[in-house]
This record gives sequence, structure tokens and C-alpha cells, in this order.
Amino acid sequence: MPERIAFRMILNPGQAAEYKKRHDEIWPELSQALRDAGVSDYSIWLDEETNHLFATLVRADDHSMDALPQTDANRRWWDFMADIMQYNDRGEPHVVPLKPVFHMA
Ligand code: RM4
Repeated sequence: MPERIAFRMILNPGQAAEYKKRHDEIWPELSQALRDAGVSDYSIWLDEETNHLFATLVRADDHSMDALPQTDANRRWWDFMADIMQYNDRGEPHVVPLKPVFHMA
């Protein structure tokens, strides 16, 4: 069964418009890399009070999200986004997995 997951990232202050613009113009090769990794129905929402980015996506049973950071498109995208998001010391966006607590179908 495909699984929906959610996680949180952090935007740098004052970067909301730029973050949205970059995603409005998302690189086709990045969307393709995500799809190839078994990702679909990916949304990101901004909490303007905290600058938290709330993301949800669906991943296939046989997804390969763990290998995404090694793809050329993802590596270049993370380099490109590093000036407007908070990153960890491994050069990846700071990501906090979120725990499902309620769902009404
Ligand atoms: C985000 C961040 C995530 C990526 C999305 C598409 O800003 O870089 O890692 O999955 O863009």
C-alpha cells in the first residue's frame, strides 16, 4: 500500500515569495527524480507565524527516497535552495518527521 508521510522543514525569514517562486518553477528533472523514486502527491505548506514548511507526500511500497540525495537533480536542487532554507551540517535541509495522529477518509 502506498503510504502518506509528513515532515517539517524551516524557511529562512523573509524568503516566502522566493521559496514559492522557485517551486512554481520546479525543475522538470527534479519532479522526474521524485517520481522515479516513487513519490507522488507532494505538497508543501508554509506556516507564516513560524516559517515552518509542512510537507506531505505519498510514497510507493517500493520507493527509493533514501537514494534521492545521490541523484544529480536532487543534489543540484539542494545546492540551489541552501540560501533560503535551514540546513544540517551534512548539507541537507533540516527535516523533522511528523507523527500521524488522526485521519478521516
Ligand atoms: C524543498 C526541499 C525538499 C524538496 C522540495 C521539492 O524545498 O529542497 O528537499 O523535496 O523542495
